[in-house]
Amino acid sequence: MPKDKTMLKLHHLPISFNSRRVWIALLEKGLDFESIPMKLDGDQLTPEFLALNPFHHIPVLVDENFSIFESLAILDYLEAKYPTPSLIPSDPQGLGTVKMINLVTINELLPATRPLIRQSMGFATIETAEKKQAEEKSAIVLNFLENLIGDRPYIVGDTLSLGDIVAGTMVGFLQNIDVSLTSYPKLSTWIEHLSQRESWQQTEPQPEQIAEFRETIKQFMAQRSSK
Ligand SMILES: N[C@@H](CCC(=O)N[C@@H](CS)C(=O)NCC(=O)O)C(=O)O
Repeated sequence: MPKDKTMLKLHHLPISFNSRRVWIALLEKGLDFESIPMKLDGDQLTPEFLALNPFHHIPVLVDENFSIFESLAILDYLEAKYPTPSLIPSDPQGLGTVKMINLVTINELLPATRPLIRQSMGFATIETAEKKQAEEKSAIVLNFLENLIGDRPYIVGDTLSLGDIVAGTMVGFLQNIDVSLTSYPKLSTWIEHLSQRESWQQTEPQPEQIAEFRETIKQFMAQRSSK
């Protein structure tokens, strides 16, 4: 497969962990792509974007005349179309574990931390009881991941996989919403190790970008509620 992939376009919000997993996969695979950054200030509601994703969510990947959304589906697409370097193990247990980790991230870690994310990003204020519940649920997932990763550098085997990318970007994001990893030394070491990668460094959300997004959302929500 030739590596001229300038036809790939990624519509994304650079600070979003939902987009970042796709962005990192593109970089790790050495694929050339056009970055189309969005603000989510209403730009996701334009007819052009709704034609790409009627649910107005980033990320969206466009590969010539094919367009796809849902980050995990995009990762599967990239893996099938651009298999080298591979980001999924070929043995059944490794493959199953990576898929499990990806689903645990989306179906367990994200819902558990969502109230904390919403509060931190300025979407909502949450009550003390809801905060406590979110922290308790998050701790169950983080403990699971802590035990799974153990002393290995990567979540499965000796090389980076989609499990590291999907879970690692979400776990790494928690520091931005004041969820501490100090009780999870193995996870902290793993995140530290992933952070050394060029793909991680190139895509790390910066505090000023997060602050800017909080402001954008505040204005967008104020505009919507005044309509
Ligand atoms: N399940 C989707 C979730 C994508 C998602 O929630 N994207 C958010 C940003 S992180 C979004 O685009 N929100 C804008 C909106 O809902 O209008 C995926 O994994 O791609």
